Amino acid sequence: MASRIEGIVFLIFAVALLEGATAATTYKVGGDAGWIVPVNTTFYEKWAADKKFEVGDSLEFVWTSTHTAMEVTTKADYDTCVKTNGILKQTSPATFPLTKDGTYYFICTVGPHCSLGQKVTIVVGNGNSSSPSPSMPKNHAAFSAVLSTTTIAAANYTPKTLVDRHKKMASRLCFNIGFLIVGLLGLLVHGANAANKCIVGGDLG
Ligand SMILES: [Cu+2]
Repeated sequence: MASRIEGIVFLIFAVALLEGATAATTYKVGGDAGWIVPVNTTFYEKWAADKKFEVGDSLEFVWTSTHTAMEVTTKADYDTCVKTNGILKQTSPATFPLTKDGTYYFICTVGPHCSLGQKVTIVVGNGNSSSPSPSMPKNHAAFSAVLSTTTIAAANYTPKTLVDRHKKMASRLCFNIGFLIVGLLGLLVHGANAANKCIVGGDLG
């Protein structure tokens, strides 16, 4: 019984570990610099280049002076810094969840900030939202991993239960053998008594 509880506790730990290892990431756009008018127009492009954005992750735009974060819907609007079409967030920190594969475009709508390089392109998955990606969201993948681990653990667990059963069977067998020996001894004693009676009877006869 104790070993069964230990097994369950181990499984809970394994699930928690896997969940932690594959949790969704919140990216602070621009890293420590945050959301600023950058020193050069390639700053945010470089920042995004070495990151692998996935469905379920979030972007966090953090600023202190006057900025905004707008998700624009087309590359044309992004390229030419059109500030009228999109989802505008004017309070820092502004969070945008990455809910599906695709290419996301963000700009600042204040003054000339966008044309000075305060804009960023984020690619999730293959960057194409029209063809649905076969890859599962990160959390679902983690859940599948947990499920398969649990299944493996359960499979490993079964022989142990069998061992317990075999132990029970063995102890029952021992009991039966013991009973048989006692029975045989009883027979022997009974036989000895009978033989004794025969001898005694023979003497009398
Ligand atoms: Cu700005």
